[in-house]
Amino acid sequence: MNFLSIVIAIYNEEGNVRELTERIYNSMNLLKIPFELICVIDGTDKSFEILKEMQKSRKNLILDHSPKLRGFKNAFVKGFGLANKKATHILTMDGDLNHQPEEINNLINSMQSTNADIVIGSRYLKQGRVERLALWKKAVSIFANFVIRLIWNLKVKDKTSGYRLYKKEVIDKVVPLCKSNNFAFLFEILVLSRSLRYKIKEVPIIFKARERGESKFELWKTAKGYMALMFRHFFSRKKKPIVTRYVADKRLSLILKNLKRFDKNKIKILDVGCGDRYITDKIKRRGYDIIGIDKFASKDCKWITKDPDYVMDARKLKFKDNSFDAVIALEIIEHCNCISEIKRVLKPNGLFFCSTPTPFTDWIRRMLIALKLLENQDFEGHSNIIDLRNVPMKLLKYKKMFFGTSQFGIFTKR
Ligand SMILES: Nc1nc2c(ncn2[C@@H]2O[C@H](COP(=O)(O)OP(=O)(O)OP(=O)(O)O)[C@@H](O)[C@H]2O)c(=O)[nH]1
Ligand SMILES: [Mg+2]
Repeated sequence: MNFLSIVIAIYNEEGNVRELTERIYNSMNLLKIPFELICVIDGTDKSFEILKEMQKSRKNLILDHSPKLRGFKNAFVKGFGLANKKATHILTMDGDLNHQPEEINNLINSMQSTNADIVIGSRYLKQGRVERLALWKKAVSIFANFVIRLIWNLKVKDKTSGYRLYKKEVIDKVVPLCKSNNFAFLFEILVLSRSLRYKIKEVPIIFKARERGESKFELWKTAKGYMALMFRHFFSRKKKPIVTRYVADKRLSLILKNLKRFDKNKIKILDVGCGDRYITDKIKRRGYDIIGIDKFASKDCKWITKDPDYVMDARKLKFKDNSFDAVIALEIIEHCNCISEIKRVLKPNGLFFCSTPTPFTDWIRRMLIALKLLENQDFEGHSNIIDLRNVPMKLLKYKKMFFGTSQFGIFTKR
């Protein structure tokens, strides 16, 4: 860690800012890491005057004040924008001493030992705890975490904690994509970070309820923020046309059924032409060791920046012979002739799952695309459509799907 920017949003916290600032400086001076403290202050109480006074004797204390309320997210966006160009990491915490500055060290150590991109100070890990918080607030927080887990399947235990350490890159890439204006912003950062494949870790913290000042948490506004996020989430899932999803899910269930013959912990799977990793991720989530490769990532697919090793041409796979127990190639062999490469990397008796459009059904597909029921396909690239039964491997199962427009086959290498 070369330089840490600590960003705090402060709204009428005159009873807390002095102690908070002193404790942050004490903790950071012990750690001997170059840092700055950026306070984004809203409101008309004495917070700004107190900090202005403290600024005289403290290096790298940056203040940004507005008597008008800018809102939780805007305050953080402003603070992130003020961070020094040298900053490699950003830490956020509440301005009311909910979070203990003496624990900054634990977040930093965890990031260094796990190489995570985000470390969250978590109230809900075993050694973490919450002190003196009103019962209703505890219940709201636990309920919110539970609902979020159900809808987004995000396994982070404390998804709403504001005590976090980020690599600067995460802030630069994720924050501009966030749409929530209120406390839901904290959670949206995590959802987006997960989809960009950033690694998230948690460390236990002791969370102490505020002793001075008033809470700025507005239950109704925050709940509305979460609901808006939920609608956006479902809406964006529906953007994939209905037939595309239906066929993809059908193929996925066939693949999973046939993978059952292997010991899940012992096999390696390759997904050739994985695109937005829809199938790859679903299989990975079930505990399989699967690698997805693609020559190009689709425009909504950011994984490629995280896994540049897996950007490769299906005709020149960078894997040794007999490396995989199963290979998946969905809607790819019509674009390029890669069967011999797939055969090479597949172990003898390994399984090959393949799908492609059926020959002579382009007009049906075009019609489905015009009706917005199917995703646009790159017809120019369809130079290689074959009857799957002619693939040079032993056919175990063959199926036509969705009015015969698509074919699915399971093969084995002899
Ligand atoms: N600058 C700025 N800071 C804000 C705004 N809203 C909240 N904050 C700050 O954001 C942090 C979190 O708000 P809190 O009121 O502590 O919310 P909470 O932690 O859910 O609730 P309690 O700690 O139980 O009061 C605090 O430091 C607030 O002062 C805002 O509109 N502008
Ligand atoms: Mg607080």
